[in-house]
Amino acid sequence: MYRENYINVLREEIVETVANHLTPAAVKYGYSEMPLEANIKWRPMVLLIGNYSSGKSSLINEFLGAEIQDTGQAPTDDSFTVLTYDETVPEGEKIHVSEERDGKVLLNDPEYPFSTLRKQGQRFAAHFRLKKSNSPFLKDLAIIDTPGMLDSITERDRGYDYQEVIGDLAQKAGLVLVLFDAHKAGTVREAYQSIRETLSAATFEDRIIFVLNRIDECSSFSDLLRVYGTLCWNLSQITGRKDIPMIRLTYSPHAFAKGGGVAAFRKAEYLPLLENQREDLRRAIQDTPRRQLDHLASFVEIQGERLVHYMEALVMYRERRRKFRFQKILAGAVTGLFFGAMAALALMALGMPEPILMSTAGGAGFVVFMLFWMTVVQNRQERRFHQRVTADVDTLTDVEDQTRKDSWEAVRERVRKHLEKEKGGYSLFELRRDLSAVRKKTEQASQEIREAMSEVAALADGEDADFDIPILSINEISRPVGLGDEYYQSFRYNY
Ligand SMILES: Nc1nc2c(ncn2[C@@H]2O[C@H](COP(=O)(O)OP(=O)(O)OP(=O)(O)O)[C@@H](O)[C@H]2O)c(=O)[nH]1
Ligand SMILES: [Mg+2]
Repeated sequence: MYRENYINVLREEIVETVANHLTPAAVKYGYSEMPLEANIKWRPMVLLIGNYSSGKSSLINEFLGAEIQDTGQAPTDDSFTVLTYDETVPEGEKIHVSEERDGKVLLNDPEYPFSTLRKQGQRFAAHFRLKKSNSPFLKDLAIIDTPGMLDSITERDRGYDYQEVIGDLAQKAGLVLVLFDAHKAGTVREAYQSIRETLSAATFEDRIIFVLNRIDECSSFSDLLRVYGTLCWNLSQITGRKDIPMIRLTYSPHAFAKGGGVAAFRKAEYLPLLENQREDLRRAIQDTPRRQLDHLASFVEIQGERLVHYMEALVMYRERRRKFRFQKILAGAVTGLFFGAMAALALMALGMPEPILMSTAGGAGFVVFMLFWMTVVQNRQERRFHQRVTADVDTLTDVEDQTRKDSWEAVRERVRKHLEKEKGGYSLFELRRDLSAVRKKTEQASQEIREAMSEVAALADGEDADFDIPILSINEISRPVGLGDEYYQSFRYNY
């Protein structure tokens, strides 16, 4: 199996591992409403964001090898376009757009991982589309072109929450390219917010590449240095970091040739020095499937860890509730016995000391009291207990180190919400059994994935891997407790 195929098969198996071993418990216990793999099941994605007219679409066309996206001065394209591969086009045909689909299909078809964007409404759906092309560049990945970031527009004007959409897509993407152009090395407002808040919450630093584009338009080499310096300064201000992120310097030769003419060539003597930057960028994009594997491996570990933490809190809640219930019933029974004894004694005091009468009165007193206790007192106390715990869910867990703190931070609201509307439907026994299964599977999956990843790292491009499918043995083992075949079928994914 070649390295590329090995990467693809491993990716599919990681998704399957999540679907088989994490999602059933996650859905059953309210950790997630959607299958956990919903966001990761599709092909690796590269998200391009940046200032308007920074050359996003031109650069994409450059990589794809044809005019697939519209380009133009002034804000040109106000749509999010997912560009993906069409394997049905016969080989040898020239590169073109072979099929287009509108936003509604993309948002509603479970084949695509975009259902989370449905909540953005009609306006967004109208600005979301898919284009299929036979460009070989898209063979193992999808690219998302986005509307340029602006200074003046407000979220209301766009008709959907632009930052939220960017955040959602960045979360799904294996790589995010943030483009600036030589004219606007100072960043526009939306870009500022995207980098400072949206991206930092949605993705990791190592998944972001900053690009200074349209460098052919600098008037000289020193002008380029000035622009580059300005961008570095701005980025370090935005990110609040002392170290400057790596910035690729590039331009689109086709756009350059179209616009510049002789004058442009004369002043751009520094360009040949930077040709390799676009190649580096091309390689980084093409490497996204492998990067995505790292992403998926940590996805399994992080989600597994969080799900375990979440379920532990539910177990703790159930154990406490059981103890509380037991104590209260015991208290009720003791009081009930006392009540019955009082009834029996009352008979005696009334001059009716027959044992049968007294024990009947005692028993009846006990039963009446217990009925009252269980329906009124016990209920009220349990409700109070529930409210008390829900108001302070932190008592349901120990956070002994930073990792636990982080995972608790991620799940505590979910635990609270779940407890607030919790209807049960599962027993403590079931919960404990599922928790131990998830714990074991997460550990096994993480280890197997790590081993498979080191195999990938050892393989060079195009090298043959000495493996048979499946790579992860965890998927051979029968499914964990929980839901039936229909459930699994409903989430089967295909490409
Ligand atoms: N000289 C030169 N012109 C470029 C380059 N890249 C893009 N352009 C031109 O700049 C204009 C904007 O390019 P687009 O690719 O449409 O930019 P965009 O970022 O997709 O713009 P929006 O979609 O509107 O946000 C077009 O007229 C391109 O021809 C470049 O590297 N060099
Ligand atoms: Mg564009």
